[in-house]
Amino acid sequence: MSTLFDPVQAGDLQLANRIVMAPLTRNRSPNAIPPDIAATYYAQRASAGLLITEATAISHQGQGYADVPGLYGTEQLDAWKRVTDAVHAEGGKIVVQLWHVGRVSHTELQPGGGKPVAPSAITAKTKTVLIKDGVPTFVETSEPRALDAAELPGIVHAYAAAARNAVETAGFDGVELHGANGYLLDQFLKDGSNKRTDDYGGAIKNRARLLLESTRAVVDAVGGGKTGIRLSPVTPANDVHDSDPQPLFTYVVQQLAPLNLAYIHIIEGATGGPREIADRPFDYEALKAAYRAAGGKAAWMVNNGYDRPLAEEAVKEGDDLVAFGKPFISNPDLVRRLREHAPLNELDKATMYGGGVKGYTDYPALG
Ligand code: 8OZ
Repeated sequence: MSTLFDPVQAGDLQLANRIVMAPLTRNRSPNAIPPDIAATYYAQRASAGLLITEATAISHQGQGYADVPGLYGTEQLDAWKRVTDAVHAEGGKIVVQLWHVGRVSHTELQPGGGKPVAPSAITAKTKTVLIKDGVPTFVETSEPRALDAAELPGIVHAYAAAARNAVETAGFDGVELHGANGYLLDQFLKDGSNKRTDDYGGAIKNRARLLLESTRAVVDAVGGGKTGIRLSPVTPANDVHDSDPQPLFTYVVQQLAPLNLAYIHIIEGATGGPREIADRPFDYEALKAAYRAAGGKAAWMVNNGYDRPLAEEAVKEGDDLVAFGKPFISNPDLVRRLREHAPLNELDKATMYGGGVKGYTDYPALG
């Protein structure tokens, strides 16, 4: 019987334990370049079986918040190389989360001050963050424009190029496509945000097309064994909704099955919130069973609100990896603390987004 602290293979990734640091946006990357202290931050957490970086824009168009990192410029890649070197020096494994925000952006963050892009021209009822007079400030997202079908191959290409640069130049062990939380790929999947009438809208197979084309392109670039994907079937994050998520996500995982991915990463419930949503029921066990029945061999990673007992239960019941988010911000040695049943440092919410070392690299490890 496996425990949280046993090694596991996820595609090409040989992981020392089943505890994963979830992607965590920290808004400390001016000009989309991770700061020098990012190397310290990630290296401090390298005892996780796997580190997933904060969401990282695959293109300027894919950026939606102030001071989030990118993966499309030389300086960005050089900075990430310092991070991956530091993590590897500590014996850790690290993948980068590939992000295109779609409509969750603002004209001030877009190339040439243009409109953010989306499957359909529907504004998300959600906020993003700009820096106003040096102060991080929440603002409504801008009205997006609907992407022309002719633009979609360029986005698929941007995912593949970012993945290749991540592995070949920045030294990452792999990549994770961000298919969750109401960003571009999730906007295409769900019928609340996708009202297209072309091959990328309407039927499930059309709404899933951009996500699947992007994933296949990434797999072609770096190999399935170095590719993971994050999905959030029912999250209300960033104003997404689907009228019938169970068959939608069943189709998605069935299509992912033959790609021999490293892992499938599922956010259960509302991202960073309740694991059960009364008016958005979802059967995660049925989703995993559908993936396995289709021949899918990837590690199954679960996330959202896990503590040690719930995580142990998940691994006992056949989930392979458990991703912890906020506990990893305040506990660089979370793996040891879980193993030893040690108390956890409390999270300082004021320093989660933006700022410097405070609340970033200064949380203490056990003595
Ligand atoms: C918090 C703040 C900004 C972005 C996500 C990338 O929810 C995010 C995010 C989280 O996936």
